[in-house]
Amino acid sequence: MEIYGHFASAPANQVRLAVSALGIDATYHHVDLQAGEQKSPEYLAINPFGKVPAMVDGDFKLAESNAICRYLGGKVGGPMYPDDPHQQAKVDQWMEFAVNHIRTNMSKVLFNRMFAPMMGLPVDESSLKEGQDFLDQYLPMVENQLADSTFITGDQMTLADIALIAAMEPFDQVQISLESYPHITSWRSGIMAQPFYQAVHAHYGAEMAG
Ligand SMILES: N[C@@H](CCC(=O)N[C@@H](CS)C(=O)NCC(=O)O)C(=O)O
Repeated sequence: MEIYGHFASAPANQVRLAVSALGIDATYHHVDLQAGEQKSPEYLAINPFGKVPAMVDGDFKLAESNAICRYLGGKVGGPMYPDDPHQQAKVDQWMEFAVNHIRTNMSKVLFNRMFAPMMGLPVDESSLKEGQDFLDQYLPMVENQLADSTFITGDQMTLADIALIAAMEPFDQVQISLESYPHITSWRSGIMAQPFYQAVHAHYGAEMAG
């Protein structure tokens, strides 16, 4: 199996973390987004959307982080992506929430706080504020959920935790304080200490700096 990603891409890191947590043997390929490799004819033959992540499993090619994670979870089977329709639907629900509400808004904050200054681009203050305001609205929902269970959908880590942790990786880089979120803090540090996480990046921030 081949996985295509970039170290600063939350969706690509979500797939890398899922591959690691599921114990899948895959070869990782770095796609140089800065050089525009994602728009090369060779890469477009793998992912016509011209984005990371992408996956190739034999003759089967797939894009979109959640779709790839679900394919991998279904292929491996087991508690990371449960078969029970209700349990699976809850995992799906939180995967969508992670991507549509946490990742989307984290990206606005990350871009304006970190990438724009690094790239010499103007900071879009309204996008930055929108991202911060939405995170202030949505993070308490994650906090409340984690007050009642060890992982986001219960006692077992699932692909939903992977989607959320990938969306929340840049917390330190965007200088959002986790002080008001004690349950997110302990859930997050517990997952980050696990070998599957460490195998992907011992410390996300170190990779970002590199
Ligand atoms: N909805 C997609 C988002 C993928 C995406 O936006 N990838 C970005 C990096 S985070 C990318 O490849 N951007 C390069 C480009 O658009 O040229 C997913 O979840 O996989």
